Amino acid sequence: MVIERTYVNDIKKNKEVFLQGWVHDIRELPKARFILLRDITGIVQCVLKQDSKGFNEKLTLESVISVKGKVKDAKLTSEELSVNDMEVLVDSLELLHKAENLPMQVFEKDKNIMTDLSVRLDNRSLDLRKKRIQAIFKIQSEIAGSFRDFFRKNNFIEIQTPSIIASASEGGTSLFSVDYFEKKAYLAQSPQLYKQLATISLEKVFTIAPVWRAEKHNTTRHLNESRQMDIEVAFADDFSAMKYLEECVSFIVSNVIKNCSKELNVLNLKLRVPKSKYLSYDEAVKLCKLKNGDDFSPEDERKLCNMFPDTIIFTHSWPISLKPFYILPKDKKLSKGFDALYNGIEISSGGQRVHIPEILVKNLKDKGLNPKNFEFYVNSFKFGSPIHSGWSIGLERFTMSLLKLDNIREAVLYPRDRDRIAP
Ligand code: AMO
Repeated sequence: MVIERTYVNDIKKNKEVFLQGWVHDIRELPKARFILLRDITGIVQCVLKQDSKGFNEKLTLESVISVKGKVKDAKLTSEELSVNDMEVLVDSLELLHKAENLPMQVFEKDKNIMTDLSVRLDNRSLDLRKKRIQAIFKIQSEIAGSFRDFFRKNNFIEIQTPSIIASASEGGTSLFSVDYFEKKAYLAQSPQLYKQLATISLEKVFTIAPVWRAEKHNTTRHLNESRQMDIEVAFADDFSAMKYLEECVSFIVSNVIKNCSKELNVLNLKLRVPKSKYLSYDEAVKLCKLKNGDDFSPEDERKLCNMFPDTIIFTHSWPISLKPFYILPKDKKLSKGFDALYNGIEISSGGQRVHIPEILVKNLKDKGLNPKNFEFYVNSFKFGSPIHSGWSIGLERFTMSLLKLDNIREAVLYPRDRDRIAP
């Protein structure tokens, strides 16, 4: 009879099981071996006696094994185990792939010996075998999935935008250039221009897209390659866009609370669905004791968030001078651009867009950009363009903020920063 694979999470007392996984730890006694077997769902103790088949296998940490055996009652107390009241009495063990000496530890027995982030990133696939790191990426998957579910539920259309572009959207200084046959091209800094062009026909769109920014500074909150969760809606102003952001973030956080309780426990986090607070740029500047025209430093963002805990803070009506050319002016000085802060950090920015070609051309010139390079974009607004608004949440930035990670690199499988393009 073929026994199907059982996951650690699903084992039941007195049942025969066939488990597959990695050797998390080994303890040897003369007449018995205790092996902690780990799969994606958890860790269980497997006991080999001298008469178990495979008792003499030369096992190393992280080797891949399978075991067949019977689940028995146990009274174990290890924090590492996900089942303490059961263990597997092994009939047979098979070594499927033997691991060589590890370049870093996976089971961090001594909590005082932590591996450096750079060593962990050099060996990311090993790092990904740790409960804590798995928890981060399971939650990130829930975040991206919930973002998608929310907008599909609201009848938005998912679009795919180009990654190779001919002109900048977020300012000309932070572009990576690409040799594109006889021409110069760039890697997209944002799906901005294309999501707008889609919106003036499809009305409600969203995308999760990779973006690249050649920013030279190496900080704990910036990456040179990141993923953005963007939306754009026609017949909507800046405040309607903020409302979507508020509802979407609530939906995401509720789903993380509901579907990732195990992972939140591993990360020692208790989450609450955030409230919202709307402040004009003027009000926020005053609260931070800044001058009109100043941008908020990371310290100011933290200060503002500390004033309103568990809250998404929207700062709206920003000065035109601090926002990109595609943001619609509200009057001579102020724009319909906004930012959103959460847990001490900016997670999103957006606004109502310019849908009038003449204003776009003026804005481009005012920002020192050449309207010739944006002709395809400007001209598209000549043929019946509704007002439209949207925003973008950085996926890694949001993960960092929600999980209170101290470095954004913790929220990317393989970070791209000033010093790192491999692995
Ligand atoms: P912005 O440039 O503010 O706006 O980016 C939107 C969000 O993306 C994240 N983000 C980053 N994350 C990691 N590393 C970076 N270097 C980085 N830069 C940005 C942040 C930020 O809030 N087109 C507009 C959005 C719009 O108006 O719709 C834009 O890209 O979370």
